[in-house]
Amino acid sequence: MSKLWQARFFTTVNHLRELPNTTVPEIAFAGRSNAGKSTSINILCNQKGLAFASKTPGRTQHINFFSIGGAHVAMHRKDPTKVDEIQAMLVDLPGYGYAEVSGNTKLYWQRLLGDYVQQREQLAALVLIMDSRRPFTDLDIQMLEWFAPTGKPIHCILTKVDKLTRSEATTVLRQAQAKLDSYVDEDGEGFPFTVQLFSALKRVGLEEATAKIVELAGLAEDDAAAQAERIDTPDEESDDASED
Ligand SMILES: Nc1nc2c(ncn2[C@@H]2O[C@H](COP(=O)(O)OP(=O)(O)O)[C@@H](O)[C@H]2O)c(=O)[nH]1
Ligand SMILES: [Mg+2]
Repeated sequence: MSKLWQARFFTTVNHLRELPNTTVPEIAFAGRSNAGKSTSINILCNQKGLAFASKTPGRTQHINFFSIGGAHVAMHRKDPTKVDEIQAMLVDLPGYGYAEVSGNTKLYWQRLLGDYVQQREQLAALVLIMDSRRPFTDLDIQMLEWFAPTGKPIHCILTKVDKLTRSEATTVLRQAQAKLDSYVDEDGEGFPFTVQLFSALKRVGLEEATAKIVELAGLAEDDAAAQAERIDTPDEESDDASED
């Protein structure tokens, strides 16, 4: 069972001043409206209605936080979340690029997005969700360029790959990798950008995405440490003895 399955709704914010005062690592999901962000979050967390998947894009213009840890798996919804036991947060950012949102509202949300990704210290990484049929739109690039200077990782998920043939998918992935590799800093060094193919419908790339997000959220070390503890404890004495 993936750690992401523990995700449960934590809070919704409309302003930067409302951001939760938790300090655990956050993994933010960004993407154009209709790219498949909500569907991806739901399938990664194995919960149908966690992130609101809507046929009317642009309606969910707020930042949703989902906690990992501090509560039983999502089935047991009535258990209170123990805030000090939360290990990480998944952050669902408002979708951008929705044509019918008016100018001022659009600007407001773009600023909120920009400020959050640039200034939030506990933000560990960005997951950029893009439709594999039209990745790297202007706003995706803007998102990427806002975040790149932080030096933190971006993992791109190219969704709806079930709509592509196998060879189209291969080409899209190669082009996306080349695009990401084309970004270098003043010293000519590349950025920690990665990309993968994904289909919520066909469950393509689900394991890869899960492993990546768990790693970026620092939850993989937890798993490894817990496992090491379980393995070490009974043998501790004999280990010490053999070293002496
Ligand atoms: N074929 C296909 N459709 C998808 C996939 N993921 C999402 N969709 C559809 O794309 C539309 C937008 O998805 P949604 O998750 O609401 O996008 P969001 O606006 O980025 O949150 C919905 O009709 C989904 O059913 C996928 O992997 N394959
Ligand atoms: Mg959505």
